[in-house]
Amino acid sequence: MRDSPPESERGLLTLQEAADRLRVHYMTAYRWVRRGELPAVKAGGRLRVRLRDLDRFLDEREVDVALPARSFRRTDWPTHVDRLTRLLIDGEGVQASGLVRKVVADGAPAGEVYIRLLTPALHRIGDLWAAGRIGVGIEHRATEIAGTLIARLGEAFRRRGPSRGTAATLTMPGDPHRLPSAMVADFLRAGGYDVHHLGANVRIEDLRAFLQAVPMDVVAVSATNPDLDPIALHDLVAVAQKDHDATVVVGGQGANRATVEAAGAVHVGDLDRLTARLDALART
Ligand code: B12
Repeated sequence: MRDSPPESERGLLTLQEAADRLRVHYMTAYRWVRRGELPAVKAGGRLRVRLRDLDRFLDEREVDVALPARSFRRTDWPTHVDRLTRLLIDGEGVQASGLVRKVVADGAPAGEVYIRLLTPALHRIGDLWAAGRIGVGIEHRATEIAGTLIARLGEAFRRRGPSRGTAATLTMPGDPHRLPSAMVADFLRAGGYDVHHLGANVRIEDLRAFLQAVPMDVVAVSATNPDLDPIALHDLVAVAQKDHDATVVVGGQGANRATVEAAGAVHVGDLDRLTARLDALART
């Protein structure tokens, strides 16, 4: 007689198995079940989690840093952007940090804060600089404060659930704009990747040596400088994709789709679409 398949093969997991797949402690999974966040059923008098419910839970957890929480609809982003821009220009780091803390305490997911608050404030600062209304020193100071805010918010992007692979985040050689790349790192981390953030202005030969030592599944490039150099990008793709079998994905203000695709890399415009796009690529 054939043994009947274990419960996990019939699509039901014990709470411990579910916790293992979520990479959390048993009690954390239990708490999620008690709060109704993670659906569970009783089978044989014990709690069981359906595999499809677990998958859905993982998907929702993945996006909940990037999308507005259901409870969070009333934030007046334009007013916050005005205020943060002012505080960054005035060098008021403590108040800027207080503003971000308040927005997060009101329920804004950290991913929203990146996309709807920090990004537009920094864009405005760039416009003021380009119009000659603020000097580069003020811009530097604002960037440093914004970097501190990102470092603090980064805590909220901790990876939950099983690993989707490894990802390196960086900017092109000669591109000093480090903040967008730091945001990409956090989104990938929240999306399930083990992220190795290499930062700005990474030379191709340094990337090559890094990939030899630490293999990556994904190399995510943030391109902000105008005139993305097609030759440099081609070299980067050759090192990462051809030599080391990593998917190269490029985004950012300076990432022209045609140039990116001509080099054999994948262009992604929106940060909150990045992990979904990588998933789709993995499936094909
Ligand atoms: C701060 C800053 C600097 C600082 C950078 C310091 C640092 N350590 O980061 C300094 C002063 C060094 C600098 C230098 C330069 N800068 Co500058 N800088 C800026 C500024 C004000 C903010 C940049 C920033 O952090 N933005 C916030 C990020 C989060 O926004 P983002 O880049 O749009 O990123 C979002 C998306 O694009 C996307 N994304 C980004 N990357 C990726 C990657 C992937 C894979 C995905 C999916 C998504 C994604 O997600 C992000 C989150 O929302 C911008 C203004 C602006 N519009 O951004 C100018 C700006 C980018 N700089 C500009 C320029 C021209 C320069 C210089 C070339 C100027 C010069 N002639 O010297 C130099 C670069 C010199 C060099 N070495 O090559 C221009 C670029 C113009 C253009 N693209 O045509 C801008 C737009 C200013 C302007 N209005 O003219 N800069």
